[in-house]
Amino acid sequence: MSNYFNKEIETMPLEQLRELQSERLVEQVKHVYENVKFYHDKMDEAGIKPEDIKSVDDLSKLPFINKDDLRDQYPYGLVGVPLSECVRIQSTSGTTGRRVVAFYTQGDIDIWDECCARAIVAAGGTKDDVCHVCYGYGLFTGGPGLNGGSHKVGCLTLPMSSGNTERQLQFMEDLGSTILCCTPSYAANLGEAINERGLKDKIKLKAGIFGAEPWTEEMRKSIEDSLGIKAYDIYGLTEITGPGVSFECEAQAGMHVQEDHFIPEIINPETGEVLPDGEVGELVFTCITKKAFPLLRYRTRDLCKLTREKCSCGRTHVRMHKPMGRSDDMMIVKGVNVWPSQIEAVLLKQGYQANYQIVVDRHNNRDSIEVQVELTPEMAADNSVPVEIREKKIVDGLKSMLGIKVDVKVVEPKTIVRSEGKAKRVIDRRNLYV
Ligand code: DLL
Repeated sequence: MSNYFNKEIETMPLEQLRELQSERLVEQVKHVYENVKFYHDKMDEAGIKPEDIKSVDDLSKLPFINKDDLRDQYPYGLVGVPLSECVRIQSTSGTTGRRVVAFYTQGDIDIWDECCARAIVAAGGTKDDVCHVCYGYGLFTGGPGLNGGSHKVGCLTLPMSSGNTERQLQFMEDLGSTILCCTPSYAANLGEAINERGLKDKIKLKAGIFGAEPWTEEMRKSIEDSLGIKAYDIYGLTEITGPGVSFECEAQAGMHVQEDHFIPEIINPETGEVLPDGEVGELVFTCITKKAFPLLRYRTRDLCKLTREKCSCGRTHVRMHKPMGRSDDMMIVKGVNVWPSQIEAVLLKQGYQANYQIVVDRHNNRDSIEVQVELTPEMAADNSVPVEIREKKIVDGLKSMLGIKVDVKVVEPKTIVRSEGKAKRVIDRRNLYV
C-alpha cells in the first residue's frame, strides 16, 4: 500500500498535471521577464515575448541557461525578487568561478521542504519515525533539505550533519533512528562500522534516503544488506533547489520528478534538440514555482532518460533513470563536486606544468583520489626542497580548493604518458555509471 505526502498532486492524472504546469509556466515566464534583466535580454534577443508561452508545449521556444550563465551572473544577476524577500542562500562547493549561490524566499523553502517530505513519505516515513540526517549542514543543500522535509512530515529530526561516526552510532542506538539520510558512501561506511562493532541488533533503521552522488545497484544491495534496510535514491541539485527534485518510491525503479514544481526535458547535448522519452541525453529542468532563483531550461550536464510508464506506486509523475554520466568532466568524489580544472589551477599556481594525472578509485565503498604530477626540470634539479614538502604543499592547496583530502605523488619529469590527442587526465576506476 503506497503512502503519499500529497496524494492529490502525486497521483494527478497527466492531463490535469499538464494544465497545472502550463498555468504555472506562463506565470513564471512573466515573472522572470519582468524581474530578471538577464532573462528579459535573453528573450528579447531570441525574439520571444512572454505572451508567446501559452502552455508547456511552448517550453522549447525558451533559450537554455547553463553554468556559464550562472557564473557570469554571480552573485545577484539571476535573483527574481528584492533581496529583502530572500531568506536563505545555499551553495555548491568549488571556487568562485564554479560556485553556485542559490537564493530562496520563504515560499521557495516551503516548496523544497514539501518535496523532501514527499521523498521521506515515499520511503515509508511517518510522524512516528526518527529521521537521522547526516548529510552536511550549512551551505550544502543535503542537510537543510532533508531536515526541512523531516520536520514537515513530523518525524523526530536528528540534525546530525556529516562525520563523527562514533557519535552517529551512539545517537542512532540511543534514540532509535529509523530513517537514515546521507550520501550512499557514508551509508556504506556506517554499515561497515555497525557490523564491525556488532551493533546491528541494536539499530532500528528501516529505510535510507541516499543521493548527492552516483551509486550503483550493487552498492544499493550491499548497503541494504549491511544495514538491514531498504535504500532509496534521491536526486537534486543546488541550482534547481537541492535534494527532492526527484526521488524513488517503493518500486525502486527510477525517481519521480516533482513535476508540479520542476519540468524535466531530455536534450541532445550537442544540438539542443529535445529527445523523446526513453532516449538518453542531457537532463534540463525548468522551475515553475520558485521565485527567488527561477531557472528556466537549466542544463544540468547529467545524462539521463525519462519514462512515463505506469508506476506500481500509483504516482503519475515522470520517472528519471539514475544519472548515467555527465556531459562535462565534473566528478563527484567523497560527495564533493570536483572539476579537473580546479586541480590544474592549484598545480599551475605552484609552478608545475600541466603534466599530471588524476586517479579516482573506490575500495570498500570509500573514494580515494590521487594526483600524480611531474616535477619541472628546474624543480628536479633543485635539491633544496624535499619532495615531501612539495607534496604537502599541493595537498594543502587542494584541500583548500576542494575541501577534501587528495593524495599527491610528485614524480620525475617525463614520467607521465604524453597524450597524442585529447589528454586523458582522469582515470576513474569506480565505474559508477551504468
Ligand atoms: O548533491 C543535492 C543533493 C543533496 C541531492 C542530497 C541528493 C541528496 P549539488 O551539490 O549541487 O547538489 O550536486 C548536484 O550531484 O547534478 C548530479 O550530478 C549529482 N547527484 C545528485 N544526486 C544524485 C543521485 C546535491 N541521486 C549534482 N545520483 C547533480 C547521482 C546525483 N548523481
